[in-house]
Amino acid sequence: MQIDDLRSYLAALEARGQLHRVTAPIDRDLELGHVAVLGERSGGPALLFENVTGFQIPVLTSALTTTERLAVVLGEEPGPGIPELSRFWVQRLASGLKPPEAVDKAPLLENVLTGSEIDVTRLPSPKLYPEDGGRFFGTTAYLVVRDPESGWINLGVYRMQELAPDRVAVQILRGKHADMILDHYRERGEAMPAAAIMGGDPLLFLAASSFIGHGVSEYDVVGALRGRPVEVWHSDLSGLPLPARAEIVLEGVIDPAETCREGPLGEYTGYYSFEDWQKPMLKVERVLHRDDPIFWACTVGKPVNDIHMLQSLARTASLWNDLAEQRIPGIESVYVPPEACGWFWIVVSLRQMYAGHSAQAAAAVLASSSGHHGTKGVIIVDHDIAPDDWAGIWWALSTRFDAARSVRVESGRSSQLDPSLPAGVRTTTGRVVLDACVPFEWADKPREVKLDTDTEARVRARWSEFGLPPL
Ligand SMILES: Cc1cc2nc3c(=O)[nH]c(=O)nc-3n(C[C@H](O)[C@H](O)[C@H](O)COP(=O)(O)O)c2cc1C
Ligand SMILES: [Mn+2]
Repeated sequence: MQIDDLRSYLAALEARGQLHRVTAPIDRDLELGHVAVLGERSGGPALLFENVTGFQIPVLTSALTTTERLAVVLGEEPGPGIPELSRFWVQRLASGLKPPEAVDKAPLLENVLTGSEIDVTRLPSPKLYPEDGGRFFGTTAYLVVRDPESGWINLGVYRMQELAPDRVAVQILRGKHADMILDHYRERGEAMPAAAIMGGDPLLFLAASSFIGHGVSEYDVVGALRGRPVEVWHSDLSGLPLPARAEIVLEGVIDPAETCREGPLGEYTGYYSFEDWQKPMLKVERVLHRDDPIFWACTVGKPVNDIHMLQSLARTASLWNDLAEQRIPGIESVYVPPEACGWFWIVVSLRQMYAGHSAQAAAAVLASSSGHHGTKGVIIVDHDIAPDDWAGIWWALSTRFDAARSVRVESGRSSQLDPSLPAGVRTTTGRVVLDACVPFEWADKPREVKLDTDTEARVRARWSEFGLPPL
């Protein structure tokens, strides 16, 4: 089944019994989010709320909560864990970026709302947590903008709060790609054309959620991942390429001179930020949507739910890809655990080939486009341990690791949302490398306890004789 938009993805989930339609009435304020969070905590299916009180439009949540669902997004068979899914991602990117393809007709154009028809408050934007500052249109929405200097098209997920019928706040954190691009418009004294996209190929949401290199378009990455170009319609209003099969698009401008108060929102760290700064705002000039659009929300909040899973996959994959592009040999596997918010800790499994190799790998992670931001710790293990094998990692930290030799502390770019840093000074963070590899240069390496290969094969073959449960 080809997945090229949210609907084909939902059909694929439904065919696997991974989608549940909630027909009972539900309030989009708190109730909807609470059902979703409790369902996610119990490993439940994706949810399509079809009876949101006061709205015709259904709301989708929990679309990406499990590795099985992430595999479906990638078009892989459910089964492999996040490191293996990331390996597919890296392998597909190796064939080169694929720019999008322009189309004249787009399902997105089935409904075009302008002037007094524009009313964002008619969409079922939910309020998720009691201390949230309002209702959020965008928790899965990504912003498409064009750099006025290079023409680079960037897609980034920045949360969007409903403010007024034609206004949504867009929390573009400092230093993110849209922030750099907005600066270029500010220097020119111009407003930035921008489009907030909900839906389309779910891989667009994944790619727009992670650090992909400066100057690289997330459209081209998704084209490479799919092995076919993303279909885009070039807007006659903003000039921006919009995913032809998106559900809902808010088109307009972000005026660098106009700012607003926004938030808070229960963030993916499991905390609220103290940051109280003026944030950019999208002035909506046109709304486009498909017939019977689907509204897609993500609960964000405390790990583990959709955002941590998708960040784990997208960050693992883009970091691994960066290491591949740096041509560091011996990278067996990479993992950014969802429990670490899908962001703050990174584990690398390395096949050492020379002295200093593990130090090089750790330094490369911390200097990479994908791994430099917010990272608080890197654990390097030898290739016999998978990066998501916690038992193996504990064993390595216990038997191959000496704090006096194996720890390096430095500092680097932090996340503005990192609650372990004091409010107002969340610019840099300490970061630690835990090198749990046996030093390559040791002539006398510790001898590992192993089974005898022949005897193991023999007793495995005779296993049924022993009256024990199958291996
Ligand atoms: C659900 C969700 C919400 C997010 N909210 C924000 C946000 O409000 N502000 C922000 O700067 N990044 C946010 N991010 C992270 C960005 O999407 C991520 O840093 C991405 O790399 C931004 O794109 P860019 O690298 O092209 O700037 C969010 C990610 C997800 C998945
Ligand atoms: Mn980007």
